[in-house]
Amino acid sequence: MDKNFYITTPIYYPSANPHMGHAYSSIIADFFARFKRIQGHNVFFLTGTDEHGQKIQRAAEKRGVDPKKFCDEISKTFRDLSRLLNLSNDDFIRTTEKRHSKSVENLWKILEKKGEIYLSKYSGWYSVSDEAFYTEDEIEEINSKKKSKVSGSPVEWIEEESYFFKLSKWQEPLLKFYNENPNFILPESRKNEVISFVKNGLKDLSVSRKSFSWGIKVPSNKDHVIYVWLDALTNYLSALNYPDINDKLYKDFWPASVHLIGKDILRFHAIYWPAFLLAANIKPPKRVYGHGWILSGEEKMSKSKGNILDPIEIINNYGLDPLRYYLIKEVSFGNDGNISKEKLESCINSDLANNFGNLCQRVVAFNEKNLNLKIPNQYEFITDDKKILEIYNSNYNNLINDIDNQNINNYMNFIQNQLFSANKYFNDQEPWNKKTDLKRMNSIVYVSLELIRKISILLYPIIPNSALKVLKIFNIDEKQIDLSSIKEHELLKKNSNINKISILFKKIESKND
Ligand code: ME8
Repeated sequence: MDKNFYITTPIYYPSANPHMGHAYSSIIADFFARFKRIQGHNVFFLTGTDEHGQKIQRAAEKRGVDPKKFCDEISKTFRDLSRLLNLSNDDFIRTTEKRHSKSVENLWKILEKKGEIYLSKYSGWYSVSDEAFYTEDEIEEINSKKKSKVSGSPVEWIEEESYFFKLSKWQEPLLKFYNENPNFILPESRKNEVISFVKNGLKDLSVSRKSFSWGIKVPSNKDHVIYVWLDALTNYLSALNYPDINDKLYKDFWPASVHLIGKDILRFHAIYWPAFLLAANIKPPKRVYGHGWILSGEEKMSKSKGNILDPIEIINNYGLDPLRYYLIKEVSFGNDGNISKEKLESCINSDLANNFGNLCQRVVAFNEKNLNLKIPNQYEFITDDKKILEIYNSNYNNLINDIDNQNINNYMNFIQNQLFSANKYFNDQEPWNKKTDLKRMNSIVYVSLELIRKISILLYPIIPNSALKVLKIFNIDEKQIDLSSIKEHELLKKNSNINKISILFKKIESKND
């Protein structure tokens, strides 16, 4: 089994401050990174900012500042957000860094040397907002404004000398690659979209621009800057110290395990990126997962639409873990999802405060009163006990499989069911009525504590801070978390001390009460 796991988020445009969509991708990527770490994998988790191109140049001009200074400022807000979201990223890459331009220039030189790039002239539509070229069929006119049918962004006509990448040549090899690697693009529906797009025919791709200067220069012709997507995609290699292919990071982590992206940038990751890499004789990533959009009403939440929920405000008002839990649970992974403060509040009350928080408080409080904050000494499992404990063991491989296929929804359902079952177990077994049968009372408490331990381990990738607080009951710290220990039923040492915990999640009072 490959023990190395490399996961990336998109590198975000610092053209404006981060919003909930960015937070969403980053939180999901962090979830996978943390899960694989506690599964015992060697993980590299990368995020960062995409700082070149016309979009950034224009945004900087609008503010009247130098683009590098502009990027420094906004990139910092993305870095700060990473901390605020408690991301466990191993690196944060900026495309204005030297290590990155070196890597892009090298890739360019290889492509040029291999005859994959030629000089010609581009005339066609360009969307600065998407930094994408569109064909005539992909354009529509709305209120006498030309827009991309694909993204809805405005397009403009450009005519300039440009280098082209021979994308058309890679149509058949790409189709062969998709066929041989059926899980390269997930979810399945997006894969079909990509395959039919490629089957419709690929045109050579313009990979340089001449009419502005904010970017990495073409090494052999300084009049041109390298197309920002060729520049940006290469970040995934730069962070591993490419072009030094003997570097440990590169050797351990390339090809990437998963590029986690939003469906808006699938074409770049699932078509252009593997084509560039195949042409340069570099292995493509193992998987590109295109998740859905966070919607506001019926529309994509986005900077340009101005319909954003601010993650910082939500975190300040409700806390980070509630937001992380809510986003992961509420948006059916792979699909679009609507989020709202009302639904966030009800999720905090039901799942976090009532189910998880309450379970932990009740069991520990009962233990304190009756067992003096000690793990029971004498216990014996009856069928009910074994049944509920066994669920973790018997579902272990399925859970791993779910995560390896980015099937977060199954994972979340499992957790919700187990939270419900654990609460029900404690209620139904009525340890408070077993004061004359201390062994039974002890057994119920032991099982309940084991359930709390197991559930907290499963919750750790989702709500790391809260799960760690709970695991502190058992003096388990972050480094000691081992996913496979959920298969064990008697990990808690008899007679050892446990710690009390403070309230985990405050219930939100409804404004209508
Ligand atoms: O596209 N719902 O950067 P970007 C869910 N720099 N996710 C969303 C979202 C929403 N409403 N809005 C944004 C770029 N995202 C390029 C990427 S990678 C080599 C270069 C997330 O700042 C989602 O992951 O526009 C989407 O793909 C990404 O942010 C786009 O961020």
